[in-house]
This record gives sequence, structure tokens and C-alpha cells, in this order.
Amino acid sequence: MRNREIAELLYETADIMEFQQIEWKPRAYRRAAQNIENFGEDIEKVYEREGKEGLTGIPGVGESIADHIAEYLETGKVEKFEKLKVKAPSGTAELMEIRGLGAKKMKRLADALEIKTMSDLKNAVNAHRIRKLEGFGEKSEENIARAIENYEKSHSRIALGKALPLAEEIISALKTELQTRTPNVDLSKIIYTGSLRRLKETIGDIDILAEAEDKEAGKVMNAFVSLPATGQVVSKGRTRSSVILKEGLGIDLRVVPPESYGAALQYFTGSKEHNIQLRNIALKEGYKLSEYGLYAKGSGEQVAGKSEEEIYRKLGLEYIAPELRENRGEIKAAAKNALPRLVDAGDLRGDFHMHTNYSEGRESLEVMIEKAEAMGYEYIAVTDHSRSQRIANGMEIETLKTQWKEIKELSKRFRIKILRGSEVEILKDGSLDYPDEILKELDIVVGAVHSGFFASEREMTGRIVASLENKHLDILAHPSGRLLGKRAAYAVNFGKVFEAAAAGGKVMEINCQPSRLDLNDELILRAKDHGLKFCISTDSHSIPDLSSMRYGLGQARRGWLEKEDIVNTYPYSKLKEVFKKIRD
Ligand code: DGT
Ligand code: CA
Ligand code: CA
Repeated sequence: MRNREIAELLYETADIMEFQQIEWKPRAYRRAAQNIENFGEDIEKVYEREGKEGLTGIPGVGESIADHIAEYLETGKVEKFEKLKVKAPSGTAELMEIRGLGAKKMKRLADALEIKTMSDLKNAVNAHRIRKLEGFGEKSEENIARAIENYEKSHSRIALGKALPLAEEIISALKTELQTRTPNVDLSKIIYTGSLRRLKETIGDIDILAEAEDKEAGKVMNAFVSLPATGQVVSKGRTRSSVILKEGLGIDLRVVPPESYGAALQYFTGSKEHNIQLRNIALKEGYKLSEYGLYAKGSGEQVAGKSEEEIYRKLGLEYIAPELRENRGEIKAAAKNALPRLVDAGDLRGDFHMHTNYSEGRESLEVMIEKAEAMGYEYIAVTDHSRSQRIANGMEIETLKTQWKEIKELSKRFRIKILRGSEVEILKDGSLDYPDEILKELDIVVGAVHSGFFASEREMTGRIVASLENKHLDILAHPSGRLLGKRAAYAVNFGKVFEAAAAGGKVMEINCQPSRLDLNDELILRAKDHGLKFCISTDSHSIPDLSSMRYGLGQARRGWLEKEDIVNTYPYSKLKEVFKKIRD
């Protein structure tokens, strides 16, 4: 289904037109885009079957827009839109990506302050010129600053969900190479470090560490730079090499001798801020800490370095899990033996967000259940889309009831508890997309916002808070709505959202999709301060998606969460105390 893609194209074009002060058209384009988004059928199919004629049957799509859509479906681009982009002053397209400001406002801003490029905009923010502009103020300036930050982050970094499998592949290829060539290298000591080991949501470059005696180091480097995935060798030395993968991502490899392995692992895992703090502690305790080891200041004798544990212990600290090493109070907590007992993969007993081919999932209900059971889960909630989410083939009530029947049948054959759920649209007014008599029949209601992303903060906050006041809603799905690299979070007051959620006893989702990771670590920490509980959910649309649990788990651990904070670690009997509609 390409409806969403085509709608996006029209939205984007509307923005560019508006920026160029073309009148009327942007509105027409947006209206068409919206109707295409909500159109029940795949418009590519409509076009194949009925040609352009069929396209003009969609409300808001006139002759000329139909022409453009047809051209796009045939050739993959629209000549006229390409020209528009070229005609726009250079930098416009980039500026248009700074969401959080409408195109009109952005245009006014650009004109008033002679902003043509992203760097002009950044300068204006830094010099606080925007807040002085009529109709803008401090808040708009902060929003723009945040949007720029998001934009930069998403355009120079890659998602954890992409970097992690890539690093695992590289390490495994490297091990295979070394296995035959260098039997003296301890393969268990080849490990990714850096932001990847901390499971940060995006990764700047991959850092790998290997342990080898000096005389073996050269062989490790040789094997590394000649891996098939390597595109370009940036530098190659005896202890450090850097390459750029064919995929475009950089990898650093460092090789250290056994007596420094732990110190190097600690140092290159970072974060830099954590390391700086740790080094200060070392100094206070009469040591010097570097990537080679922990040394007594006077004698220069090495007192630790083989393992990370040893270093933390010598500094009088509890071992700090990599996910916590962000200088957010973890060192103080470690000194007092007060670190959280972080949730582990083995603690998870189920998944509360999963789609089947009843809506937009790829597999049948039965196949998904079978896989979930094989993964050892105790329970799983089936949460296909509700009826208004047409673009994702949302379910009418009759279809939902058919699904309930099938769940009942499957429940006889499987050990796993299958929960009747739904990912229910939170509509514009904050109401839910099924009537109460349906909602109360569901074991788990996962509420979600999938539209109106450009609403004001007040509107969006009101919408979400209203949904949280609904007694039928159990879980708030991907609460910020961001898509890494594509769409910033919508404007919403999280203080109010978390307050309302806590008052209603609602559960916050940590969505595991690599482009979502929503809530993220910072919001998790804030939500936990409100006393909220969480669930880690894959939002699976296919079998492989069911394994993305580890990405959300990483964010939960970065947010200091313990087993008790996460409801899908609870045994089924206890789960029934959280979600009271569960029947048996
Ligand atoms: P990234 O690559 O931007 O996602 O983030 P990291 O944390 O992987 O950073 P990277 O690759 O620049 O460096 C890897 C680790 O090396 C970093 O987490 C901590 C350590 N490190 C790098 N530069 C410094 C530094 O100037 N001081 C200290 N103390 N540590 C550093
Ligand atoms: Ca890195
Ligand atoms: Ca690096």
C-alpha cells in the first residue's frame, strides 16, 4: 500500500509551495493528501484498474493532482515537483524539515531574519534573535532549537536497530577469519564498545575492541581491514584502525594487550562524560586512570586493568552497567550501593503490541501466536488497528469479533495466553475509536495517536489527556510519536500527560521499533518520577519484529528501570491485577 507515501509527497509539496507564497494550492494539496491517507483502498491498485479516472474519484483529487500521482506511480517522481524544489532557494528543503513550525511561520521567520540555510537558522537561534521577533517569543525559539537538534541527530547518526545487527555481523565475520589464522587470539574478547554497548538510540560510529598480545595485533588488523563489508580504509595502525563500511558507517577497531583489556573496554564504552567523572574519582583516590589501566599515582604501578569490574571495585564503586554510563547520577549511586537492579531480557514474559494480517501485519494470527509461544512467552496481546486507521486496514467491529472467535479457538490449542487487544486510535477529540461496549470486551486497550501531528501543544496535550481519563484505555502506545530520522515528536506537555496517566493507573509503552524507541530514555526517567509503570512492546508486524525486544529493553535499562517497573515481567496471575478486564 503506497497511500501514505503519496500523501507524504503531497504534504511535502504543499510545504514547499507555501514557502514560496503560492496561494490556494497548498491547501488543496493538503486536503488531497489527507483524503489519500484515509482512503480505504490501495490507490496504486485503483490506478492500475481504472487509470487516472479512478484517481479523480478520490475526494479532493482533481485532474492535475491525479496527473501528478499517475506520473509518480509510473516514474517514481514528478517533474513539476522536482522543478519546484530546484526553484526554491537552496537550503529551503532542509529548512522545511525543521518541523514544529508551520511553513507560513517559517517563511515569515526566514524573511525577517534573512535566513536561507540551516546554519543561518542556527545562528539566529544562538544569538536569540528569534525570541525578539513579533509573534515568536522564547518558546518558539526553544522549539526551533530542539527541532534543529533532532534534525542534526537524525541526519548524521544511524538507528541502534540498524547498527547493532551490523556490528554483530562484522564481529562474527572477524572471528571466523581469525579462527584459522590466529589461534592465539581469545575470540571471546572481541566486543563492541562505545554508544552501541550503551545501547543508545542512535549511533555515530561503531567501536570494536579486541584483546591480543602485541605480536598478534597486526594479524587482527589485517583481517579487519580486509573484511568484505569494508568499503574504505581510513587508517591502519598496529593498535588502531578505522574503516568506512560499504553501508556508509564508520568503524574503529582497537587492539589492546590482556593487561589493558578491561581498562580499554571501560574507556571506549564511554560515555565521555561518565569517563571524565570516573577519572576525577580516581584522582581523588590517589590513582591515575587511562585506557591502559588504573595506576597508583606515586609508584606508577598498575593496580587494575584486566577487567572492568576490577576498575570499578578499586574505585570503591559498584559495577555500573554500560546503559547507565551517561553521567546521570550513576556514579554517586554506585558509591552508595544504590544502583537500580536493571530489568533483564530473561525477565520478560510477554508482549502487548503485535499486528496480524487482520490489519497491517504480514502473518496470520496463528503464525504469530505459534512464534510467540516458541519464544517461551507466557502471554501475548493481539492488537490490530481499530477501524479509523484505514491506511493500516483498521478493523470494523464485525472483523474484530471474528478475530475474537479465532482467538478462542487457538486458545484451545496453545499453552500461551492469548489476550484480546486492539491498538485503538485516539481520535482528535481524545475519544477512542470503538464504542464502550466493544472496549470493555477487550482484555487490553492500547491507545495510539496516528494523525494530526502538527496540532498545537495545547490541542495534542488535551487530546492525549482526555484519552487517559477514559477508563477503558490501558496502555499509551509510542507516546511521543517521533520517528527517528523522519519525524520529530509532536508538541505535547509530558508533565501533564504523565500526571494524567499516573492518576488513571495507565501503563506507558516503550515501543521497540528501531525508528520509534518511544518512550526514549529521557522520557522514561521523567515518567518514572511520576510513579508510572511501563511495558516493553515490539509493535511487531512480522516474525522477525518479535525479536526487536532488545532495543526497547536497552532504552528501559538506560531509563534505570527495574523488573518491577515493567508490567510484562509480571506472571500472568499478577498481570490480571494490572489489567482488570482480563477474564481468565
Ligand atoms: P557515538 O559514536 O557518537 O555514537 O558515541 P560514542 O560514545 O561511541 O563516542 P566515540 O565513538 O566518539 O568514542 C567512543 C568512546 O571513547 C566514548 O564513548 C568515550 C571514549 N572517548 C572518546 N573521546 C574521549 C575523550 O576525549 N575523553 C574521554 N574520557 N573519553 C573519550
Ligand atoms: Ca562510537
Ligand atoms: Ca569511535
